[in-house]
Amino acid sequence: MMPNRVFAIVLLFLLALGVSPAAAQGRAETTLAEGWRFHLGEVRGDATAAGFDDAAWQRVAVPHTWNKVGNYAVTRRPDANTTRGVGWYRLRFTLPANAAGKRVYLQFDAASIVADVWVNGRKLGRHEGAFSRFRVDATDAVRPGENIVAVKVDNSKPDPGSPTEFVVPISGDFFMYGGLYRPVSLIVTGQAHIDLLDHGGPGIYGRITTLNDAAATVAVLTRLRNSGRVSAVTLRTRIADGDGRQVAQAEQRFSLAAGTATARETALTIARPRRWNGLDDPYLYRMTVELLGRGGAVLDRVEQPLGLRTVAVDADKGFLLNGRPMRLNGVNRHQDRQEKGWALTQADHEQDMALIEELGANSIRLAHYNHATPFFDLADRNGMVLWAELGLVNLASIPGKADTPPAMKANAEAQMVELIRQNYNHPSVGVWSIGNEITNWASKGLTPSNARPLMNALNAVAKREDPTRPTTIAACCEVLPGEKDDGRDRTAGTADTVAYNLYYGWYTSGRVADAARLGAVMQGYHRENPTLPVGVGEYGAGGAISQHTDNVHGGKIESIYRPQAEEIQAVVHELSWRELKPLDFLWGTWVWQMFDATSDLREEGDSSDINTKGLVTFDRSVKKDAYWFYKAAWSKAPVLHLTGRRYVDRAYPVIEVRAYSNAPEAQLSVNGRALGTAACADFVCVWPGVRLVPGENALVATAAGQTDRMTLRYTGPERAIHVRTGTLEGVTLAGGTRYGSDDFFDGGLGFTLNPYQRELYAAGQQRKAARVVAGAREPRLYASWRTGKAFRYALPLPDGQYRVTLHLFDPAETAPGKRVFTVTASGGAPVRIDPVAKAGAGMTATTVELPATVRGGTLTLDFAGVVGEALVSAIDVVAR
Ligand code: GCB
Repeated sequence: MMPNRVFAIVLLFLLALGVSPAAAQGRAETTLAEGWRFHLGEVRGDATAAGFDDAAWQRVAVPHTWNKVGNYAVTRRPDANTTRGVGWYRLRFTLPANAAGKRVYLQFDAASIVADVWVNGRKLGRHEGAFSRFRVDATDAVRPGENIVAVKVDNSKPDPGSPTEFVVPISGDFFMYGGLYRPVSLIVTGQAHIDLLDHGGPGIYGRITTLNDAAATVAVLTRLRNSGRVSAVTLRTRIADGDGRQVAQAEQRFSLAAGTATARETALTIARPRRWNGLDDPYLYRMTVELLGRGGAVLDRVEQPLGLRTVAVDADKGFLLNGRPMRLNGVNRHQDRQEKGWALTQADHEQDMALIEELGANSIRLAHYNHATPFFDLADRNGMVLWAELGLVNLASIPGKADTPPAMKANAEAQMVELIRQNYNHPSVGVWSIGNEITNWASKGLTPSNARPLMNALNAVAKREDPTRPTTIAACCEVLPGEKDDGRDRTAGTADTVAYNLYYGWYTSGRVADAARLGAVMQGYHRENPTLPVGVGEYGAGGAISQHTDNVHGGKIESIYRPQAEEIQAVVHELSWRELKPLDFLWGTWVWQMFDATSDLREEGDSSDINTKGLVTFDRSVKKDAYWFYKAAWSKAPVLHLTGRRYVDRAYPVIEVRAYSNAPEAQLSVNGRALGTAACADFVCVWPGVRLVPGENALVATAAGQTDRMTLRYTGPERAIHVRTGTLEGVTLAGGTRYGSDDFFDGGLGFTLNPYQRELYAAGQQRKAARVVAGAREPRLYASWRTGKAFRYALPLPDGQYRVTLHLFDPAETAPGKRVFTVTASGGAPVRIDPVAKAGAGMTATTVELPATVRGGTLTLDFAGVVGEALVSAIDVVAR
């Protein structure tokens, strides 16, 4: 036996070499992180040849990506690199001395998108797919001493003829980073070994066959490969509990024929099992399989996590963990972050998980592809239920083809197998998703394709690979409940469950209040298909932390452009969750998305190349208001959070103050003056009509022992108010007059003159020429309007005499008499307005002045249509 101290020294030595301790036990794994050379683009000469001169190439460490995309500015970062194409990597490495006579593999945890690998000039293989682990057998290519590995990766767009043409996903709004963006390692093991060429999987797979309070039975399947001579082996399978104590063991002796691959299954029983029970008790066992040779020598050894639990989904009860209903309150996560793109570190994964845990979520959808193993490990340990997804997005076929080309189908199926084998042993994985929004895109200007055959085939692969877990598909854009079927392929029903991606309050109608439709829509889907478990795979809204609005209902949202006020995102979530929470039949809901993420198709909010729907910023530094809403709704920790704290300089002296809390009620004071108690219904506590004093205002909220503070400023006039109507965006004119965004209204709807044209943008066409209002000295006061048969403004102003100026134009009518309305200001007589008659033409600016007398602190303006609807674009009120 090795004395402890000597063992420790040997271990330290191995660790210093980057060799895993398993080296001493049959398998040695060395991480190849440092010393790589990288070249972006094709090379002249043969970069695969050992003698190729790469001295001029860039030195990099792996994980690495050459792309840099996404920043918080309205112009793309100057150092952005969105290049999609070929990148070359080369590394000189020394073969460990103990590799003689053994098998040598190179393991790539991911390489994006297509990778070709050579060692010492010999081609070892190609892998197609950006997200899964693969290995190549380098045994016959390596030599003692120095070796050179060359890898050509290619993340070209999937254009016709590109090597990525049939490699899924071929669509999606996220950026496909290029490079060796996950770790690379060298594995040395015995000639007879646990299979390393099993679709990137661990080669051992534990399946729970029975589970009750008395006992659990686990069938452990081990795939073996013998590249050497015939040998007598022992396969020893052990299970240890969380303290490392062995609780079950089995041994099988047999002879492995030369040059064969085989599989063995053995059943182990664990008495009085402790279940893996989500956040409440994510208890883990560990499964170890050793292949022993003559005299008990360890030829190979693999360890994997094991969690004892069952998962199921029911159309009425939702998701069941260990037989008990458990509503999955989840978030979507992409694998990227600012500066690093996809090349994440362990610390990055840990930070993401910590933020999700703090939020109080119990589930994560790994959008839209296979994520890195460390994140699955964290989910196992923390009790998160994962939705693990195949990277197949939007398109079931290539443009111009109705049926999925065989090469694309084969690639999707191969990646499905990889996803499942590589993550099979993680108890955290609750469902396998076969794709995202694979819909027949006829109405989107894309070639219609038949989606169902591919999805049925992928579901069959998933069920064959893993009959123990339910499958799902994220569906969107389908016929709404109760609507006439438009004949397009629907994918709901191709998997065991479905989850709809629904953006009410955002893309749908562009009005926040629309989020309140979500519940009825989901009830409709449930009613139409009562045996199919339904969930919500995505819902959400964009939020920019530097953009603010005075009233989220003031106008139409710019769903893929600017601005995107933080307050809007928060309210969309408030309304959505109010709808979703009571629906017990839902098997889960997932916020889109936990973090802002790269999307080079977008110019949103205050960012470039970022999808702004994160609850947390791209760099993880700021938790947006919406984050705190969910923390209040989901977390067990006491929460009290004043919203709108980043909107410091307020446009109006009277505001609505809101806080998120899981306390029943909260108190507010402003500058030390108590403003009373608000009930926190559905986690939202509201104090309407809070008056700010000129200068700084200290707001303090308290609830159940919690305190939160924020400072707001009001530096505007006391006896004047300026409102930009029909819009969510305020403006300050060159002369210094500041207009808040539309507020203090009751009734009517806001419209924008030149909304960002999403449909044209999506189709890659030019924007239409902007519509121009003639005669507008200040066009920004004529860029939007509020309209309606009857609406009212109630403007908070001190008592006194005022002059009201209305800015308006007619965006639709061109002849007098087609639109006539009256406006009545407090203390005045109705004034009749015909915008076209007054301006002399349609689309032409005019102003209307009227006096007003304020008594009781409110100036009212009542708009009433006489012919057609009333409208107004901006309102100035100043003291007379
Ligand atoms: C979706 C997609 C997701 C997008 C999201 C959005 O439906 O599944 O990939 O990022 O919508 O923000 O539009």
